Amino acid sequence: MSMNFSLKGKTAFVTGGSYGIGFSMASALAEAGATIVFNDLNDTLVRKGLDAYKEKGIAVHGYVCDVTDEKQVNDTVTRIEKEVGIVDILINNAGIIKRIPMHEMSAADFRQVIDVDLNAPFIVAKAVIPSMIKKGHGKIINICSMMSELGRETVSAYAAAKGGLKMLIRNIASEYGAYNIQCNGIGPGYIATPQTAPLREPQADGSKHPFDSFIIAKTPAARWGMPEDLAGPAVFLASDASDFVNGHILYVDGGILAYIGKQSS
Ligand code: NAP
Ligand code: GCO
Repeated sequence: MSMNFSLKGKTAFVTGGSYGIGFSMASALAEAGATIVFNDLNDTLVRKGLDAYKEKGIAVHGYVCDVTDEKQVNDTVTRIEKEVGIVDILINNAGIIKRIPMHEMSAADFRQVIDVDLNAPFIVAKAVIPSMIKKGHGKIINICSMMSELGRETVSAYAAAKGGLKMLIRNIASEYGAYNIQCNGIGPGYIATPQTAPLREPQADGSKHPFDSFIIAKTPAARWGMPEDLAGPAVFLASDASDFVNGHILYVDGGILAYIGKQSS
């Protein structure tokens, strides 16, 4: 078992890494020595990301790319390989959620969530795997969710996508393990980012959002996670230290999945 957590000399591509969980994981990989590449949907958003990394003193490469568009992804990976290097570490982080009761959700909305949260990780992984095979190693980390295991009202498309992503991880691990490629998942609990901001918005009377209180009560750690809570797990799964860990989902949830919850008094 290697104890080497250093990412020196490695190139890491973190999709949707201009803020939120992606930004935090990319910053941690940079601290461990990796060269960071991220993408976002347009020039303005990429520039915003570049400024945020610069403020932290991290040198990064930003690309405009929609991860659902196979041609854009293939062209971007070709450019990364030419301009930065072969992608040693891919973190499929870009994701969206639409909170709509299932019986009111259009098929188009359902498809869009599946497209970003499940089809895109397939497209990006597929684009980087051939060079990983040639190089003789690779790390793919897909960002799952509590909804890879649990359901709740209004998130049918998201849960279907994140559940599917869990099985895509196991399949990539099965199919490419022999090439020294490890594919694992990180399943964040409830993390304070723009994606979950509507669930934490204070009520008109200034009281806590009921979902905010619900999550704190449902989490043994008794708090929301912060993007920084994903830093250590990301470095571990990106490094040689996890070379015999394959097809695993590491839940980083403050204990949510272990806990049945408290009876109401
Ligand atoms: P976020 O704050 O909404 O950030 C998501 C990122 O993905 C943004 O940078 C966004 O870009 C990018 N993105 C979305 N669609 C894209 C596309 N088609 N092409 C390229 N980039 C795209 O989300 P987050 O909370 O940091 O979540 C990051 C990942 O963790 C997601 O996969 C999410 O499902 C997962 N997750 C989050 C939580 C949580 O509690 N927050 C928990 C479990 C899992 P824009 O700049 O265009 O918005
Ligand atoms: C929701 C949330 C979740 C989280 C996260 C949980 O509406 O329930 O947005 O789905 O974002 O994925 O792990």
